[in-house]
Amino acid sequence: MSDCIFCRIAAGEVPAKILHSDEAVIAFADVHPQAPTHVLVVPRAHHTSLADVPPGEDATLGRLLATCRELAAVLGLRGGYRVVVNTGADGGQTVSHLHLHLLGGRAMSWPPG
Ligand code: DGP
Repeated sequence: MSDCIFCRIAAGEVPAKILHSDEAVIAFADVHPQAPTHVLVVPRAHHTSLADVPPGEDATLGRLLATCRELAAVLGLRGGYRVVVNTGADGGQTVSHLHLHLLGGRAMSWPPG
């Protein structure tokens, strides 16, 4: 989608600090980091949110989580990390393209705001 910022980053049209790229998934540094490590893990295919991924594409969800696991290891998040999927208005989602936040490098609190 030409008006989607994450589609444009995936297409190389908008610059970002890319940390992972394959045929299905791209990962890049969040422009407003909330932790020392804050990476967005994004499918190249445009899905508005987690709620809009059809069951036939559930394998993509596995790829996204596996990418978080691999990036956490590469980035040395040995103390742990958090993966967040804000979904819809109540979930606090602001960019309407499915993405996972990989956060680490500091202790996280609970519950989230
Ligand atoms: P969410 O609120 O879950 O939809 O998170 C969207 C995140 O996307 C937010 O943490 C900021 C980040 N973001 C928004 N626009 C850009 C951008 O143009 N580049 C990068 N790298 N991150 C962006």
